[in-house]
Amino acid sequence: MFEKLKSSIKDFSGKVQETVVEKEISEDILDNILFDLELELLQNNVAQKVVDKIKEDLKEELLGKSVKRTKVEQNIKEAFRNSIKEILEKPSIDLKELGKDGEPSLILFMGFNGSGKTTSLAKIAHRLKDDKKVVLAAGDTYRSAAIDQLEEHGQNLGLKVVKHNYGADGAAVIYDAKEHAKKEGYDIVLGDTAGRSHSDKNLMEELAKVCRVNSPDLKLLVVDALAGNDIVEQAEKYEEIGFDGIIVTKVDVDKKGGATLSLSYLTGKPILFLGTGQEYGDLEVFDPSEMAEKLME
Ligand SMILES: Nc1nc2c(ncn2[C@@H]2O[C@H](COP(=O)(O)OP(=O)(O)OP(=O)(O)O)[C@@H](O)[C@H]2O)c(=O)[nH]1
Ligand SMILES: [Mg+2]
Repeated sequence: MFEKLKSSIKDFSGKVQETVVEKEISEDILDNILFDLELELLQNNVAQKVVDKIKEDLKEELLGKSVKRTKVEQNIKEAFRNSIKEILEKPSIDLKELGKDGEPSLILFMGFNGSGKTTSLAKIAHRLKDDKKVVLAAGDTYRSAAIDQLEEHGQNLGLKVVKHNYGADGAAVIYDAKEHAKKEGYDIVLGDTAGRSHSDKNLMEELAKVCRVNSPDLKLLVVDALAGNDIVEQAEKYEEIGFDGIIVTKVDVDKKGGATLSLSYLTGKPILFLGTGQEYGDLEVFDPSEMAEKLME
């Protein structure tokens, strides 16, 4: 996933090894190396603020340190790993803790057009359905075929879908699903919403209404890793509505991965899952340590 980032770390440590035998790493040497690393990180869609943080962390760890030639790569990797881990580690949320107190919990999926909301919703449904009684709410009444798409997932997964007609009020659909869930003893309502650009004021206001009417227990922002640095801007706009966690999709196709770091650092919200394909099982629980290790492999 982070192939390019990985090779840049290799270059980076290679350069330190060339310049240093066994002495303190001076500011000059380090600045040179960090400059190259910075370019690499930026090319891999890591936002400038995050690049600055990583650089500061590495400087703090490495500057003035006397390192043996043979230990250089190890030292750099450790400093880099620690920095990445610090960026990615946030208190996580266990979905299985939801819907426990006899009241159904609502999980709302929101995000840009085509980011993978409906697919991620179906993957979460697949994940929860053996332990929880799950109902799906077709809150995207806007895009043609959106309701049919959710119904198909419902059929595949053997789950009920609450729906209205196209053009109906999405907030009302989700409200009905919640009422149905209360009456029928469901644990979890998974609410789909229409894709919307963070710059479309009307649609964002409508989403705010969906939240106001239905007070979701968990709001998940679904972002497409392929959108690169745009996802940071998207996430910042969605912060006005508020969200609790992030799902990053299509990481199976994204070779850069820097946006994941940026999102986590800049929003301060946990990345909960990674979408890794188009099958129901293609959803990985996000593990910051594992991600940091992967980078270091
Ligand atoms: N490779 C890959 N494809 C994905 C992943 N998640 C979603 N997709 C694909 O991305 C496309 C869009 O997914 P949807 O779930 O319909 O996205 P959406 O956000 O609901 O789209 P709108 O409702 O139109 O805004 C579909 O073709 C999905 O199969 C993923 O993790 N990996
Ligand atoms: Mg959708």
